[in-house]
Order: sequence, then structure tokens, then C-alpha cells
Amino acid sequence: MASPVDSIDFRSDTVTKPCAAMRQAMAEAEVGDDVYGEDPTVNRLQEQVAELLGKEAALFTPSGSMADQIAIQVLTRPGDAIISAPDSHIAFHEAGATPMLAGVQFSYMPSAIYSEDDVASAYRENDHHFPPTTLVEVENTYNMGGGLVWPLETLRRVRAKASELGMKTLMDGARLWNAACASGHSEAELCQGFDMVTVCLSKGLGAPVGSLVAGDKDSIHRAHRARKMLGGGMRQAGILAAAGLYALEHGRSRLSEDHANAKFLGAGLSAISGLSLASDSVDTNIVIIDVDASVGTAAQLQAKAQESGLLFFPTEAQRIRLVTHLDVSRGDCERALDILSTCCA
Ligand code: TLP
Repeated sequence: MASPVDSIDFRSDTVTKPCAAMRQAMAEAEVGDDVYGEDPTVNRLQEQVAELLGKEAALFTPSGSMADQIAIQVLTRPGDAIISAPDSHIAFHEAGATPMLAGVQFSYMPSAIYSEDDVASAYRENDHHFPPTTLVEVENTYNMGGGLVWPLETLRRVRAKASELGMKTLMDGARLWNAACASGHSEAELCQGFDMVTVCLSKGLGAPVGSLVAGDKDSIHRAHRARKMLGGGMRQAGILAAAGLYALEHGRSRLSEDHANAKFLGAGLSAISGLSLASDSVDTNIVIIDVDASVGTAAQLQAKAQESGLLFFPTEAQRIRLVTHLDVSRGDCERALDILSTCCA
């Protein structure tokens, strides 16, 4: 069986390895103690990301999950309810951290890209029977939906409804860069008016580690305490921030390549008998495919493909996800189509 090292790896855009130039930037980074706020490279990264997102300040964190959990702690109180999708990362993929660490529960939306009317109907009046509904969370791009981009108008209406009802707003923008690239709107436009935003450098942009949470100065001041509480205060973290700065400078401009590869893959996969696209479109770098029972289960297909050196993850019993990124080429996508048509034959 092929090992992950010599396989074509579509499991996630998190699998990319830092290139020589990124490693060089890391080796040469100016550093200081970031828990004291004295690391010049971390400070530069935080300022640059805050500016890109149109927010007053940003805070560097080791992971997107920690950035999300910090934002939730800043924006809610134990006992509150958060409006979010059932398969959003904060609800589904953070090991239960949201109820466990922030002590809040979810009020689920009917779909991941939802409307202001959905927000209004999930909002609970200020009645002592109900938890206070205090936060609306959106994921852009929407991972489990196949990297879908929220339409800007829908985002604006959802945000406006949240404000009208006195709720705060959080955008999980782990792949906001992809949303900006695909929609033609800037990152700042996409998260305009959101109280807090989280972004990742370690996904499509190719850094080995690193995320940020951004918001106004007061929220980021409180975010510092939450990060410390979660054990996320890092010392000479400039080495990691340097990779992030490199990723921002070189990674954003090439995301359209990943998107074109994902579209190519999506079209090729849906032409294979027994496979069909689970989403209406392939907007960015994530392709979610339904596997017909005639082919077997998603896990069986995964195991078969792995024997031929193709890696991806099942996301449900009959569903698989393939993610394009800077370490897979168009040729790798062609090879993936060949392997999967053989596996499904
Ligand atoms: N997503 C990972 C897995 O955890 C599912 C992936 O391979 O896609 N928000 C979103 C929307 C994400 O997709 C992820 C990671 C995170 C947050 C968390 O980032 P990390 O892995 O840095 O904690």
C-alpha cells in the first residue's frame, strides 16, 4: 500500500509542506517573547492581517480551532446559545469544545448558508425559559458544503438581522482567502460588520502552523486572556509568523489555480458512473462527492483508492471529500480521476 509520503494527497489543504523559501524566511525571522507582546514578526503579521480584514486588531494563535474558541469565549457567556449550521466546524469538528469550553449550546440552522429569516426564527425572545441567543456564526467558505462561498448580499442581510436582534456575529474564515479569490470581493468586504473573524494561514496559503482572530481592540484585548487560558500563548513565535507572512504574500495570488483544479476534478468525478457532485457547484478548492451504494461505501472506496496511492477522506457513509492545494497539480488531478474510475468500474 502506498504511504502518505508517495501518495497524491487530497485529504485536506492542511497537508502542504513549507517550501525552501518559506523555511528560509522562518530561519531568518526576527523574534522576541510574544507573551510579552515583544515579537516583532508576530506583531507585523497581526497588523497586516487586521488591515487586510478591515479590523482594528488581530491575535496570532496556533490553530483555527483555538482562534474560533477564543472568539466564542469573547462573544458569549456560559448558558448562551449560538446560531450556526449543524456541520459547521465549531459545531462538528472541534471535539465538542464549544459547549465544553465556552459552556454555550447551539441553535441549528436548516442549512449552512442560511437567510435572515432563518436567523429571525431561531432567535429566542428574552424569556426565562430560553437561553439568551447572543451569537450568529457563519463559515465562509463552508467546508462540509464543498467549499461554498456565501453570497455577499446574504451575508449582509444575516449580519444586519443579527444586529437588529442585538446579537453579535462571528465569521469562521478559515478559508476566507478562497472566498475572496472566488467571489472577487476583498476579505475586508466579506467580513465587514462582523464582530470577530478567524482566518487560517495553514490551509490553502501553505503555512505549516498559524491562525488569527480579529476584531475591535477591546475584543482582542479580551482574546489575549482567553488565549492564555487555553494554553495558546507562544514565546518566540516569530518563526511561525514569518511563515504566515510568506504565505500571505505568495499564497493568496495562486488560489485560483486550486479552484480551477477543483472544478476540473468535480467535473471529472461526476462523469464517473456511481459518483455525483454533492453540492450545486464547485466554488473553491473543496469537492464533495456522493458515492452510490453500487460502488460500495465511502470507506471502501477510500481504502481501494489508497492502495493505488490516492488519499482522501470520507465525510459520511456515502460521501467523500477531495481538497486541492499547492502540493497537487493538474496532472495529479488527472491521475486521481483515472484511479477513481478504475475503483468504481
Ligand atoms: N478543517 C480541517 C478539519 O478539521 C476538518 C479540514 O481538513 O478541513 N474552521 C474551518 C472551516 C476548518 O475547515 C478548520 C479545519 C478549522 C476551522 C480549524 O483549523 P485547525 O485545524 O487549524 O484547528
